[in-house]
This record gives sequence, structure tokens and C-alpha cells, in this order.
Amino acid sequence: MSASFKAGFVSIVGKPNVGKSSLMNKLMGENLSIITAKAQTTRHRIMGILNSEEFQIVYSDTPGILEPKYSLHDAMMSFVKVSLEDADAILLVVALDDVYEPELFERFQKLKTPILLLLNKTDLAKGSQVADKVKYWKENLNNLHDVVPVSAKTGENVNVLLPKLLELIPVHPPFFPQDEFTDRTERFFASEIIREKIFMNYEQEIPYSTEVAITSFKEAEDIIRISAVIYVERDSQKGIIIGKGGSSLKKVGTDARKDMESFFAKKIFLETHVKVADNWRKEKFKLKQFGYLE
Ligand SMILES: Nc1nc2c(ncn2[C@@H]2O[C@H](COP(=O)(O)OP(=O)(O)OP(=O)(O)O)[C@@H](O)[C@H]2O)c(=O)[nH]1
Ligand SMILES: [Mg+2]
Repeated sequence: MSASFKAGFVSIVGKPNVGKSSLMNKLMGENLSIITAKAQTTRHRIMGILNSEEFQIVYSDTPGILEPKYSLHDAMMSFVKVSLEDADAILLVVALDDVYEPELFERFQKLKTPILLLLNKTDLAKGSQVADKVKYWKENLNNLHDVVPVSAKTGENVNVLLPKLLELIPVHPPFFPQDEFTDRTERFFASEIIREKIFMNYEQEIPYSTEVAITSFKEAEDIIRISAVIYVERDSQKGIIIGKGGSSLKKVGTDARKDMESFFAKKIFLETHVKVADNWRKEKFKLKQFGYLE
């Protein structure tokens, strides 16, 4: 390892739905984080470790910053807070149409960590909108290290971020083994892929009331056999998840299996069950069981 090897932590933060997970996946060149059109998709801090001969950057995708309404939200916001404490650089993501909201952005004015504000979704911009918004954010947040317009969806301009980040990351030995690309387990990714399909296939409260637990993950030479339990908050939601003659659950299972086969590069056998965990989002004990609390 060279004496100038750099290693550090970069936190991706911002409001729900602005494109944090899309950006993380583009920076990693890998679909680590699930992405859906609905807000509050990401519930954990997920590390993506980018390794090279010269550096190791540990990106953290985080849940969207919101005003907590129940214990699950408290846990999500504590993941954001911890990731900001560790960071050598912060990627603060805003969407093109976002405006400065004091209650959300004031906390960033107090930070000493360099902040790159990413103006995302520039593929949707018209006329001078990008230039106007770059100016707007520089005026409203006076401690920004830089403002960079990007499109996390198309990848446009995302490549300018790496050199900028390397300037901010210290000379340091790697924090993780250099063949690792995440802090998360295969079981976690399996459960996230199922959760993504639930976010995509159901409306209103259903996605938010759902949690997925992997009860068995058995890898053989040519196949991985996975059993999952989909938890809902109330008995009435069970029927919605299952659907007429089991059709909705079957669709979720098929969609998830296809993505898992591409993620794990192996044939997948997936079995799903639906259970009720009363009010799990509000109960500390259940949040602990689901891995949201220590
Ligand atoms: N047009 C456009 N859409 C984008 C872009 N980046 C993200 N999106 C879309 O915005 C939605 C939210 O994207 P995510 O990456 O899940 O956003 P997030 O900030 O991680 O959301 P949470 O996890 O809920 O906080 C999805 O429908 C994305 O496809 C972009 O650059 N352009
Ligand atoms: Mg996300």
C-alpha cells in the first residue's frame, strides 16, 4: 500500500425522495440501495465501500430527513445523525424544485465538515433553472464547500464527484478489508429487495406498515433457497398483501426473485409468508428485533 493511500467516510443525506439512494448506486456502480418513487424508502444507514489501489471511500446512504412521527422514525433519524458525525465529507442532496427550509437546513450551517450540495434531477431542468438554483443555494447556505448539479438517474456529472471527494479525504489506511463492498449481509439485501417490491406494488400505508425478515438463507452450489416473512401491522393488512387468490403476493415474490437472481448471480428459490407484528413501528422491543435499535 502506498504511503499516500487515502481512506474516509462520505455521508449522503437529504430529504426523503431527493435521490440519495440513486446517487449511492451510481457512485458505487452497483445496485446496493433500493430505489422507489415513494418517500421514506431507505430505513437504514447502508455503507457502500469503493475500493481502489489508491483509496477507500466509504459512502453511507441514509434515510431521508423528516420530523419523526413514531419510534421507527426516531431510529432512522439517529442513523442520519451518526453518519454525519463520522463523515469526512457530506453530500447534501436536494432536488431541483426544493427550497431552503430553515428547520431542515439550519443544522448544516453549524457543521465543520465540508458539504457538497448536490442539485439533483437536473435531467428535468428547463431553461436557466440549473444556473438559477446553483446561485440560490449558494446564497441560502453560506458554508458550502461546493454546489454540483447532477442527475443520479442518468448519471450525468456524477463522475466529477470522485476527484472532489478525494481532495477532502485524509491519508489513512483502509477502514475495511479491501475486497469488501458493503457493511451489510446477503440476508439484508434479500430483505431489501422484497421491501422494494412491496413499495412498488402496494399503495397508501401498506409499504410503510411492512417489514421483511429473512428466516432462512441457504446457499448451495447452483441455488440459494430463501425464506422470508413479511410483517404487517394489522390483521386487515394481511389480506391486502396476499391479494385475491394470492395473486399480489405471488407478483411480489416473482419480481423479488428476478432481482435477487441478478444481484446474487445465482438461481433463487424464494418462499414468503405473511404475519402480523402489531404496531411494530411504535414498539421498541419489535424495532430491536428488526434491527433498528441496539
Ligand atoms: N428524473 C430524475 N429522477 C430521479 C433522479 N434521482 C432519483 N430520481 C427518482 O426519484 C425517486 C426517489 O429516488 P431515491 O433514490 O429512492 O431517493 P432517496 O432520496 O433515496 O429516497 P428515500 O430513501 O425515500 O429518502 C425515484 O423514483 C428515482 O428514480 C434524477 O436525477 N432524475
Ligand atoms: Mg433512499
